[in-house]
Amino acid sequence: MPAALSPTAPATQLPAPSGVNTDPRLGQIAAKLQRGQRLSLDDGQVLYTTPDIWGVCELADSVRRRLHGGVAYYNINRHLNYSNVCALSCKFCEFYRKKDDADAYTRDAEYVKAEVARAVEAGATEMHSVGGLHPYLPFSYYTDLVRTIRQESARLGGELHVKAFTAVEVVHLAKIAKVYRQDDRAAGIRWVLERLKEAGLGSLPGGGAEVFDDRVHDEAYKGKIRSDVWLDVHRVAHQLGLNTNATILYGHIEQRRERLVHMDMLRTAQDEALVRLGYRADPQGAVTLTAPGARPPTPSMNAAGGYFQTIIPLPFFPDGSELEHLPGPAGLENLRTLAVARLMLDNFPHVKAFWIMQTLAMAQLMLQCGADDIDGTVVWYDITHVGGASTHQEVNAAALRRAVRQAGFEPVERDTLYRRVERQGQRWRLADEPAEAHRAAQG
Ligand code: V47
Repeated sequence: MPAALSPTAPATQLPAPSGVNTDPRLGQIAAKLQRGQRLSLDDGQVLYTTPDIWGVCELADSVRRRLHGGVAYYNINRHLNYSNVCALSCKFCEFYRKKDDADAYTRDAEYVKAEVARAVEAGATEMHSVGGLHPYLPFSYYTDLVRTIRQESARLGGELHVKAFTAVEVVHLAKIAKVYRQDDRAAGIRWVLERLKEAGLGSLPGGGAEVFDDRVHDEAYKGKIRSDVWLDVHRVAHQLGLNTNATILYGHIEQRRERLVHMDMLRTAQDEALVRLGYRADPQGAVTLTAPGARPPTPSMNAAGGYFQTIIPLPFFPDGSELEHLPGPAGLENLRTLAVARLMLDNFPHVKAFWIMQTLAMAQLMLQCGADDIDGTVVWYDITHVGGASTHQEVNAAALRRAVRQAGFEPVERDTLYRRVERQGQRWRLADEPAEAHRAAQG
């Protein structure tokens, strides 16, 4: 029996904790990270296959601490799914309904105003709004939706940032408005985004990306836009000064290599966005924000916009979908994928452990494996019902803060653009804003 495992061995001879030393290949990756060098797809393959998952977490945590120190973010938000009617029938999706289904819904202005009132009363800073590709709603429905959220929240003494419409919806809107042309996709996308921005749209969420691979696309979400179009929408949004997020929906019919390719395509798109904002690329065209001494975007850059803020790995939930026969990813795969995303996406400032899909307990672990954000209070969530949850999936801000503290980090409330929020009850303001600019939920 090795001394370290002998029951009589002194405590100092306990086995070495799992770490980068247990797999020499991780040592080589650690050296690259130390130099601020971008990881290759083969490095990603090592991170995915090494038995030393805690070594991978340790690396992701060291990179995350370089960027965010001991801080982890949450926000006070609401999700508003304006309609579950969808022209598509993606195999992974349990959310979509057809127009005549008994439980199909489309929210009207009164419903939206009531949700805004509840959100303002709770001191929320963000309304996250997405829906299916409704075949019949006119383009004006969407600009009205954004305008209603903005105007109604202002009327009630609050301010809700509108983060709305995935890239898939943006293209659908361009088709509805009859401005989408295959030979100049960007023009139609720009037309839509300019009007939504003018109505008050603040940023784009990261949904609809799934996995950027044509085989997976054709098998699981045929009819949806492909990766090139998804990236076009985000590129145009960035050019218009909108910040956006990105997701990866993993654990269904894709291979791990395809996830890595997805991450690589996102970081290439982010290189382009950051160069446009004045960052200098290395000779290979890479801009790494996780290199020692690199400067992540500042709060004023966040406000000016124009790049990807956050990667959100979404584990596939089979229940109720056409792919129900698949098991979906298990806990360690979720942990590892999040850590791999932190390490591969070296130019994404933030990595979100979306607690609704990961569970709050898992989100705590993820904070120790590369995540710096757990999303928000959410309240209503209709897209997945993890563990048989109802649509009402709410965690209050105190519980989010407690979860972050238990994970060993200082909880910081942020707005959608990752600016610090200071608040007294429902009254809030941005930390670097003059006191008189208080946004207040009255009363
Ligand atoms: O686009 C659908 C995914 C996404 C399933 O930007 C599923 O801050 C798992 O994008 N199992 C919507 N995932 C959610 C989303 C999101 C969530 C939180 C924060 C942000 C952000 C974005 O959910 C869809 C799709 O990729 N999805 N069905 C499923 N069965």
